[in-house]
Amino acid sequence: MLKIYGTENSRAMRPIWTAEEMGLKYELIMMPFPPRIFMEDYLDINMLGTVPYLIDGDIKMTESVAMSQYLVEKYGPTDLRVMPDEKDYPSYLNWLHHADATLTFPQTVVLRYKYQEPGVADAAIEGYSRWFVSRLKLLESELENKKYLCSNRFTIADICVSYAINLAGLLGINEAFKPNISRWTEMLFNRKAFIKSRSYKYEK
Ligand SMILES: N[C@@H](CCC(=O)N[C@@H](CS)C(=O)NCC(=O)O)C(=O)O
Repeated sequence: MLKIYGTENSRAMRPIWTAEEMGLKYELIMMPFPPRIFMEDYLDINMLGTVPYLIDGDIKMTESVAMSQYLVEKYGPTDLRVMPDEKDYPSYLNWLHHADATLTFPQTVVLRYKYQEPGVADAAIEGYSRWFVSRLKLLESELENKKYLCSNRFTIADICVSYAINLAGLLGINEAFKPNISRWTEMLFNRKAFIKSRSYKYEK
Protein backbone atom coordinates (compact mmCIF):
# COMPACT_ATOMS: atom_id res chain seq x y z
CA MET A 1 0.00 0.00 0.00
CA LEU A 2 1.00 3.60 -0.65
CA LYS A 3 2.90 4.99 2.33
CA ILE A 4 3.51 8.68 3.09
CA TYR A 5 5.82 9.95 5.84
CA GLY A 6 5.06 13.46 7.04
CA THR A 7 5.05 16.00 9.83
CA GLU A 8 2.35 18.52 10.74
CA ASN A 9 1.92 21.43 8.32
CA SER A 10 4.89 20.33 6.20
CA ARG A 11 5.06 19.93 2.44
CA ALA A 12 3.61 16.45 3.10
CA MET A 13 0.29 18.27 2.85
CA ARG A 14 0.72 18.33 -0.94
CA PRO A 15 0.59 14.54 -1.55
CA ILE A 16 -1.81 14.00 1.38
CA TRP A 17 -4.25 16.62 0.07
CA THR A 18 -3.94 15.11 -3.44
CA ALA A 19 -4.57 11.58 -2.15
CA GLU A 20 -7.56 12.79 -0.13
CA GLU A 21 -9.09 14.58 -3.13
CA MET A 22 -8.71 11.37 -5.15
CA GLY A 23 -10.09 9.13 -2.42
CA LEU A 24 -6.92 7.00 -2.45
CA LYS A 25 -6.08 4.59 0.32
CA TYR A 26 -2.70 5.27 1.90
CA GLU A 27 -0.84 4.72 5.11
CA LEU A 28 0.30 7.92 6.80
CA ILE A 29 3.19 8.01 9.26
CA MET A 30 3.25 11.29 11.14
CA MET A 31 6.51 12.19 12.91
CA PRO A 32 7.81 14.98 15.15
CA PHE A 33 9.59 17.88 13.38
CA PRO A 34 12.37 17.78 12.36
CA PRO A 35 12.49 13.99 12.18
CA ARG A 36 16.27 13.93 11.57
CA ILE A 37 16.62 15.12 15.20
CA PHE A 38 13.56 13.68 16.96
CA MET A 39 13.27 10.39 15.08
CA GLU A 40 16.79 9.42 14.05
CA ASP A 41 15.67 5.98 12.77
CA TYR A 42 13.92 7.85 10.00
CA LEU A 43 17.34 8.47 8.42
CA ASP A 44 17.50 4.72 7.69
CA ILE A 45 14.35 5.13 5.59
CA ASN A 46 15.09 8.51 3.99
CA MET A 47 18.77 9.42 4.23
CA LEU A 48 17.94 13.11 3.68
CA GLY A 49 15.70 13.17 6.73
CA THR A 50 13.24 15.41 4.88
CA VAL A 51 9.47 15.12 4.61
CA PRO A 52 7.45 14.12 2.76
CA TYR A 53 8.72 10.71 1.72
CA LEU A 54 6.58 8.42 -0.39
CA ILE A 55 6.92 4.68 -0.85
CA ASP A 56 4.82 2.77 -3.37
CA GLY A 57 6.20 -0.74 -3.81
CA ASP A 58 9.70 -0.25 -5.20
CA ILE A 59 9.11 3.44 -5.81
CA LYS A 60 10.63 5.94 -3.40
CA MET A 61 10.18 9.70 -3.76
CA THR A 62 11.51 12.75 -1.87
CA GLU A 63 9.87 15.66 -3.73
CA SER A 64 6.37 16.74 -2.66
CA VAL A 65 5.26 18.25 -5.97
CA ALA A 66 6.52 15.22 -7.91
CA MET A 67 4.48 13.03 -5.52
CA SER A 68 1.25 14.89 -6.33
CA GLN A 69 2.08 14.58 -10.02
CA TYR A 70 2.83 10.86 -9.61
CA LEU A 71 -0.46 10.21 -7.81
CA VAL A 72 -2.63 11.86 -10.47
CA GLU A 73 -0.74 10.22 -13.31
CA LYS A 74 -0.53 6.75 -11.81
CA TYR A 75 -3.90 6.55 -10.05
CA GLY A 76 -6.07 8.78 -12.30
CA PRO A 77 -7.89 9.55 -14.46
CA THR A 78 -8.71 12.63 -12.46
CA ASP A 79 -9.59 16.26 -13.26
CA LEU A 80 -6.80 17.22 -10.86
CA ARG A 81 -4.40 16.49 -13.69
CA VAL A 82 -3.93 18.76 -16.74
CA MET A 83 -3.26 16.70 -19.84
CA PRO A 84 -0.49 17.50 -22.37
CA ASP A 85 -3.06 18.26 -25.09
CA GLU A 86 -4.75 20.98 -23.00
CA LYS A 87 -3.95 24.63 -23.73
CA ASP A 88 -2.87 25.25 -20.11
CA TYR A 89 -0.45 22.30 -19.91
CA PRO A 90 2.76 24.42 -20.13
CA SER A 91 1.35 26.80 -17.53
CA TYR A 92 0.44 23.80 -15.32
CA LEU A 93 4.04 22.53 -15.47
CA ASN A 94 5.33 26.01 -14.76
CA TRP A 95 3.10 26.39 -11.66
CA LEU A 96 4.05 22.94 -10.38
CA HIS A 97 7.74 23.84 -10.48
CA HIS A 98 7.15 27.43 -9.32
CA ALA A 99 5.40 26.04 -6.23
CA ASP A 100 8.56 24.64 -4.68
CA ALA A 101 11.52 26.01 -6.62
CA THR A 102 10.42 29.66 -6.41
CA LEU A 103 7.88 29.94 -3.58
CA THR A 104 8.56 27.41 -0.82
CA PHE A 105 12.34 27.76 -1.13
CA PRO A 106 12.73 31.22 0.51
CA GLN A 107 10.19 30.18 3.16
CA THR A 108 12.50 27.33 4.18
CA VAL A 109 15.15 29.89 5.13
CA VAL A 110 12.60 31.86 7.20
CA LEU A 111 11.45 28.67 8.98
CA ARG A 112 15.00 27.64 9.77
CA TYR A 113 16.23 30.94 11.19
CA LYS A 114 12.98 32.04 12.84
CA TYR A 115 12.17 28.78 14.63
CA GLN A 116 14.96 26.21 14.37
CA GLU A 117 18.08 28.34 14.84
CA PRO A 118 16.95 31.68 16.31
CA GLY A 119 19.75 34.19 16.75
CA VAL A 120 22.01 32.63 14.12
CA ALA A 121 20.93 34.67 11.10
CA ASP A 122 18.12 37.01 12.17
CA ALA A 123 18.60 39.28 9.15
CA ALA A 124 17.77 36.36 6.84
CA ILE A 125 14.27 36.12 8.34
CA GLU A 126 13.29 39.61 7.22
CA GLY A 127 15.23 39.41 3.91
CA TYR A 128 13.84 36.07 2.79
CA SER A 129 10.29 36.96 3.92
CA ARG A 130 10.46 40.08 1.74
CA TRP A 131 11.93 38.07 -1.14
CA PHE A 132 9.11 35.52 -0.85
CA VAL A 133 6.45 38.24 -0.85
CA SER A 134 7.94 39.92 -3.92
CA ARG A 135 7.85 36.52 -5.70
CA LEU A 136 4.07 36.43 -5.20
CA LYS A 137 3.64 39.10 -7.90
CA LEU A 138 3.14 36.48 -10.59
CA LEU A 139 0.53 34.51 -8.60
CA GLU A 140 -1.44 37.61 -7.60
CA SER A 141 -1.59 38.86 -11.18
CA GLU A 142 -2.45 35.40 -12.59
CA LEU A 143 -5.44 35.18 -10.25
CA GLU A 144 -6.80 38.61 -11.29
CA ASN A 145 -9.61 37.15 -13.39
CA LYS A 146 -9.34 33.50 -12.54
CA LYS A 147 -10.98 31.16 -10.08
CA TYR A 148 -8.30 28.46 -10.44
CA LEU A 149 -4.76 28.54 -11.83
CA CYS A 150 -5.20 26.20 -14.80
CA SER A 151 -7.85 24.94 -17.19
CA ASN A 152 -10.75 26.62 -15.31
CA ARG A 153 -10.83 23.84 -12.74
CA PHE A 154 -9.26 22.76 -9.48
CA THR A 155 -5.97 20.93 -10.16
CA ILE A 156 -2.79 19.93 -8.34
CA ALA A 157 -1.33 23.27 -9.47
CA ASP A 158 -3.75 24.90 -6.95
CA ILE A 159 -2.79 22.33 -4.31
CA CYS A 160 0.98 22.69 -4.74
CA VAL A 161 1.08 26.50 -5.02
CA SER A 162 -1.45 27.26 -2.27
CA TYR A 163 0.56 25.18 0.20
CA ALA A 164 3.10 28.05 0.18
CA ILE A 165 0.35 30.48 1.24
CA ASN A 166 -0.73 28.13 4.02
CA LEU A 167 2.89 28.06 5.17
CA ALA A 168 3.14 31.86 4.93
CA GLY A 169 0.25 32.07 7.41
CA LEU A 170 2.05 29.72 9.80
CA LEU A 171 5.28 31.72 9.47
CA GLY A 172 3.47 35.00 10.12
CA ILE A 173 4.22 36.42 6.65
CA ASN A 174 0.92 38.30 6.54
CA GLU A 175 1.90 40.43 3.51
CA ALA A 176 1.37 37.25 1.45
CA PHE A 177 -2.37 37.63 1.79
CA LYS A 178 -2.90 39.94 -1.17
CA PRO A 179 -6.52 40.38 -2.38
CA ASN A 180 -6.64 37.77 -5.18
CA ILE A 181 -4.49 35.28 -3.27
CA SER A 182 -6.74 35.67 -0.20
CA ARG A 183 -9.93 35.09 -2.19
CA TRP A 184 -8.41 32.01 -3.88
CA THR A 185 -7.00 30.43 -0.72
CA GLU A 186 -10.19 31.10 1.25
CA MET A 187 -12.00 28.93 -1.28
CA LEU A 188 -9.28 26.25 -1.43
CA PHE A 189 -8.72 26.00 2.31
CA ASN A 190 -12.41 25.29 2.83
CA ARG A 191 -12.20 22.08 0.82
CA LYS A 192 -12.85 18.97 2.89
CA ALA A 193 -9.67 17.28 1.65
CA PHE A 194 -7.51 20.27 2.64
CA ILE A 195 -9.04 20.41 6.13
CA LYS A 196 -8.40 16.69 6.51
CA SER A 197 -4.79 16.97 5.29
CA ARG A 198 -4.13 19.68 7.87
CA SER A 199 -5.74 17.75 10.71
CA TYR A 200 -3.20 14.90 10.89
CA LYS A 201 -1.02 15.17 13.97
CA TYR A 202 1.95 13.34 15.39
CA GLU A 203 0.96 11.32 18.45
CA LYS A 204 3.68 9.92 20.71
N1 LIG B 1 11.83 19.98 -2.17
C1 LIG B 1 11.43 19.08 -1.12
C2 LIG B 1 11.82 19.69 0.21
C3 LIG B 1 11.57 18.80 1.40
C4 LIG B 1 11.86 19.55 2.69
O1 LIG B 1 12.90 20.23 2.84
N2 LIG B 1 10.93 19.44 3.65
C5 LIG B 1 11.09 20.12 4.92
C6 LIG B 1 9.72 20.22 5.62
S1 LIG B 1 8.50 21.09 4.71
C7 LIG B 1 11.95 19.31 5.84
O2 LIG B 1 11.92 18.10 5.77
N3 LIG B 1 12.70 19.97 6.73
C8 LIG B 1 13.38 19.33 7.80
C9 LIG B 1 14.84 19.09 7.57
O3 LIG B 1 15.38 19.57 6.57
O4 LIG B 1 15.42 18.42 8.41
C10 LIG B 1 9.92 18.84 -1.23
O5 LIG B 1 9.22 19.60 -1.90
O6 LIG B 1 9.43 17.86 -0.69
